[in-house]
Amino acid sequence: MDYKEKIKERIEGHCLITFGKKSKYCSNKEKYIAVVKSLMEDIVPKWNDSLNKYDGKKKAYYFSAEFLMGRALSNNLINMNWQSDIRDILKEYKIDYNNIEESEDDAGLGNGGLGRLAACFLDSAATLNYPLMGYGLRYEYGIFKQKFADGFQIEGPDNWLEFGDSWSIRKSMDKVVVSFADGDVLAVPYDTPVIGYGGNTINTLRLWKSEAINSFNLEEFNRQNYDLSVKDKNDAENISKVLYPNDSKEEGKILRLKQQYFFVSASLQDLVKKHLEKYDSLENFHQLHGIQLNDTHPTVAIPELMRILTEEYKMDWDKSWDIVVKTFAYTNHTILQEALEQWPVRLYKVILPNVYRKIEEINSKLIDELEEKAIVDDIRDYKIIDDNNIKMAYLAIYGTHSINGVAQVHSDILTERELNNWYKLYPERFNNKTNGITQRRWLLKSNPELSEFITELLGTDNWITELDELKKLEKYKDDRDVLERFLDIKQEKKNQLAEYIKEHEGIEIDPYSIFDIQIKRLHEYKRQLLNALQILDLYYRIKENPNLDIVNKTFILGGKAAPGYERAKGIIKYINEIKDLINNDKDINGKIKMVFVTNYGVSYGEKLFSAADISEQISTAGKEASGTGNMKFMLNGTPTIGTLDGANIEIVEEAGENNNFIFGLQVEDIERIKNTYDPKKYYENVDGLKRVVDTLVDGTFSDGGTGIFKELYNSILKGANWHSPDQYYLMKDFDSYRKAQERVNEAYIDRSAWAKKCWTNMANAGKFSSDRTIEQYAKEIWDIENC
Ligand code: 26Q
Repeated sequence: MDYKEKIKERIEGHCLITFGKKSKYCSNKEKYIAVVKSLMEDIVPKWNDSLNKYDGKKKAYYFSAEFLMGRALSNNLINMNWQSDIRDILKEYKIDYNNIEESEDDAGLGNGGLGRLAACFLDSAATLNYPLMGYGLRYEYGIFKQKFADGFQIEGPDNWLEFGDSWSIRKSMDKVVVSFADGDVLAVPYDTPVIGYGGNTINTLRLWKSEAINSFNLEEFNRQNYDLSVKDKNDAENISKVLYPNDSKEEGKILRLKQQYFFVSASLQDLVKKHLEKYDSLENFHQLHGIQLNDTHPTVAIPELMRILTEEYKMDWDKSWDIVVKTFAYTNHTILQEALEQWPVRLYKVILPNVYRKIEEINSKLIDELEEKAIVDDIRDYKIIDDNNIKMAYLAIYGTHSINGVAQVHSDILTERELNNWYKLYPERFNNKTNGITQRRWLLKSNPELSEFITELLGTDNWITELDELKKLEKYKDDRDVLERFLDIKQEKKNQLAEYIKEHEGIEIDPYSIFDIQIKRLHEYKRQLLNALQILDLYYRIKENPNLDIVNKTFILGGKAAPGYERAKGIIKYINEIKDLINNDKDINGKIKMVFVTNYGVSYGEKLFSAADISEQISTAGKEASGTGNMKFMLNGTPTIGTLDGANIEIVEEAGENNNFIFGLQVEDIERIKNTYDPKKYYENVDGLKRVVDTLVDGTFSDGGTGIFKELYNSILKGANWHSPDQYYLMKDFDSYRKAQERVNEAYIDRSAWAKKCWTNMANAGKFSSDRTIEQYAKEIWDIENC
């Protein structure tokens, strides 16, 4: 039977046995599920074959509390090269592929950059045939769903498993028990295939779900204590119930600690068990396993593996420590002080006393070592346990052989400043791995129009796995026909986005205006407020001078604020107030328009990055470790307006400063001025600045009586006991930002010069493939070979 017939028969079968009806009576969602199940029939046998080829070889494991995978269907179809077949089949069925695609929920098991990076890495490793497995948590609820009520963010639950997850397989046989001082819980793994491009390698993402060992207490039930009869079940299931929606602030909550230990302990048990099925001791564990700790969230793995080796397997301390340090490597994603994880000793003692004892031993070995090396003065800068807190970053540095930052400037700040003491102690451990993104999702999938054009010009599609090939397109940067085609494609993507925004946000935007886009988590250091002030200033200038000669501009913003982060939520409300003012003002006559997209996430991003004319990357210099959205814009031929921060620096190194719009303070400038900075000086003297800042307090806008606008105003001009006034330098950078915006407007008018800038960015995006990043991790940290 031919392939299409076979698939049709399967779809029909799954509709029947899963939903009890023929496909023609099924909803899109049901059809989507039947399609996935039909595909899995082919994927699973290939997956099993693929795992066998790594037998006896060293493998790497990515331990991460977050994997922000987004949708899988299109990606998997592309990577298996099944896309056109499936589209044809669905067409015969009169099923619209787009409807099927859109009915998949995003797997939103992450907050932002760090979680999405993990997902891009899995895609790259599978594509390059590297044995890399992901280990994490199977949250029942992912990152919250964002809505707005009167301009305020409202959070709703992300019930992504409501219809099950047909991509994952529950592996009950591999369940393990995780022990806490207050009781044991079961960890049940769910495996998801990670299909590399070309389908040669299918790796595994293993996520753990928590369950009770005894889920039902019949005795309590019989005594009519119904709550108690299911108490164990509820307590246990709570561990993997929900993702913490915080993307920076350290919180010190018991449940978060339980999450971390839960998935780390389960994963290590899994690895140790499988290792001992083949080898009779753990002495060669590090020769076969390299474990990357994605930030400090899984750092409890260090004392936990020490506990396993020294107590369960009675190995001596030094030998165990050698194995541990050789096994683990640590990636740092932030230098924000408030994000550095510290756990109160008291919590560890109560929840994980046996692990805590190991941390104490590690700490005292460290102090011995420091004394031996005659480091006595600044011992506090090293102590893992200090002031009744456990400093997870220090534990992660001491217990690993590799510590990396995620862009060059970030790695430099770590070694020269934030972790300079540790750098002096172990210089050989520190290295940089500039982040990357997978071009399979962020170009091939999200921008098929541009992808086809690139393939046509190159005469090959090898850029899909070798992104440096794009460099060969640079020679077309003055070719009028090529640039025309590029602009047409960009227009097509903008039309598509305008359509989508009209349908989903109810706002009509001019597809011929400049699409200026800032999409990322809401955070003060990312300076969405600076963008808002600049937009408002432009609005007032148009009001003053209705003939102001500017190209129409649409400002699109999007992003979630952590539910407890009041200032970030205040900034969203403020942006929405400005949006209403501008969009409802007839005098503005379409010159500017604003959209704050609802529920920004991976799938929305796919539509936004490819349709952008200008990429907003305006963080305070030194604060954005890398950024990866910046790379997604660049790959789709979008110039950056931004500061010299994170990977922006490397982006302009590759594409040229003249093809981007760089402004503002640099890291060294801030070092110089930070002790004398006075925002008032700028607030009072920079033309137009006071006018916009004062709208926070002069009644122009309403914050619904919450006082949050006044609070934002004070954060800029007065500071607070925990920070100085305007700690992110909005006032200082406002004027140079506004000038950079003016440079954008001027540059945009010359269509071919503009297209050349866009094209040059795209042609130089090769460095920012996560394939490059993964090659570096594989060779320089993990020492693994591809199969
Ligand atoms: C910590 C403790 C308690 C609760 C939550 C957290 C927590 C959770 C997530 C802290 C931080 C995060 C996420 C951080 C993150 O996404 N960082 C970003 O990582 C990207 C990938 O390296 C970089 O590109 C970004 O610059 C960085 O901000």
